[in-house]
Amino acid sequence: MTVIFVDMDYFFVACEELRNPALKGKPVAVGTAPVNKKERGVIESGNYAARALGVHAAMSIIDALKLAPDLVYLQDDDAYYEHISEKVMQLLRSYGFKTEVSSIDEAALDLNGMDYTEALEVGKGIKNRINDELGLPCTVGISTGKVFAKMACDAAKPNGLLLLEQKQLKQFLSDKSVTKLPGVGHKTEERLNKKNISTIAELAKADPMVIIDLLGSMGKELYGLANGIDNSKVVESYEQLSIGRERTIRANTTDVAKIDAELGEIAKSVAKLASEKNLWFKTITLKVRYYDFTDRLKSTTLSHYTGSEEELHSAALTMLKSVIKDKPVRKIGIRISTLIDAKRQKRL
Ligand code: TTP
Ligand code: MG
Ligand code: MG
Repeated sequence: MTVIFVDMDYFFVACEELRNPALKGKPVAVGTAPVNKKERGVIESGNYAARALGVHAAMSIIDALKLAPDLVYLQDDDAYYEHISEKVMQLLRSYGFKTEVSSIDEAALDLNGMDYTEALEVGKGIKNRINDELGLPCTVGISTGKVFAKMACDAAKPNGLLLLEQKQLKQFLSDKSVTKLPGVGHKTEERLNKKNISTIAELAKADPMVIIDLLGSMGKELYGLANGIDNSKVVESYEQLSIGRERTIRANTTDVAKIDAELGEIAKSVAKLASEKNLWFKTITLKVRYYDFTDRLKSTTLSHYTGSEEELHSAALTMLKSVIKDKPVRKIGIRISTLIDAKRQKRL
């Protein structure tokens, strides 16, 4: 496999610099609170001048201003960033590769086994087009799978491009912490530490049975990754022929009941749209956007076509319950696909 991973650099702030070039060169951060009520919020992104002063995402705005009194603070403008994000994704999709959008500012493209010389040209082309046509900085990682391409991208930031071939992976991975692997949070790190494993190289040398015993199927995946095997697949984000709606939840939350209140409204409007178009559906996709603007998609395909709002809502709620963990949710959406003309279906 050959995968290109693109992540925009200091995305929210870069968007602000795009519409107000006078900000360039100054330390700038975007956060959740209105400018006149700064004490209430957290930082979502800082440009590299701000980061040099210690400002980073998830830090309170108060702390950021203590570190950097000259910081230019701006409140976030989701609708504007979504608009720019759509332009970026449209540009990426124009290449015609299978494209998985995994956050407001990142996507993976499956180049279907293209050789690296050619993939490198595609990567450079993408980077240049995002710079020239959209006026935004980004970083591109290329490797044998989605996970390694993302790691290459992270390592090349900012404004970089890095190709990691299979033969370079071992060296690249060896001295890195296991927390650089996807899904390894505090808990998993602790469990591995108890077995004297803290670097990826140590994980690679461990007994795979011990790791699988410790972490289940995730352990199998992590052991593979540590040994340079990336089995992650690039999954096309949404089917082309589909109908969907999304809503922002006012306060980021992990409370299923609160999120479900929005979900019910979305199910209602999606079912209404479908019925207006005389369509029934079979596939239901739930999109969860977390507080940090990363996305999680989950799909289910029913055994039959339906136009029912209740069925739509109930399938979406089941999926919601399975993805809600401790990460607060910011936005939620439902999309239906595998559509059929309802009149025809009723005749069948
Ligand atoms: P990232 O890609 O993680 O960060 P970034 O683009 O700001 O910086 P980098 O150059 O390191 O890629 O996230 C994309 C956007 O998502 C970011 O600009 C703001 C938002 N975000 C949050 O709102 N909260 C968070 O905790 C994080 C990590 C990101
Ligand atoms: Mg980014
Ligand atoms: Mg990102």
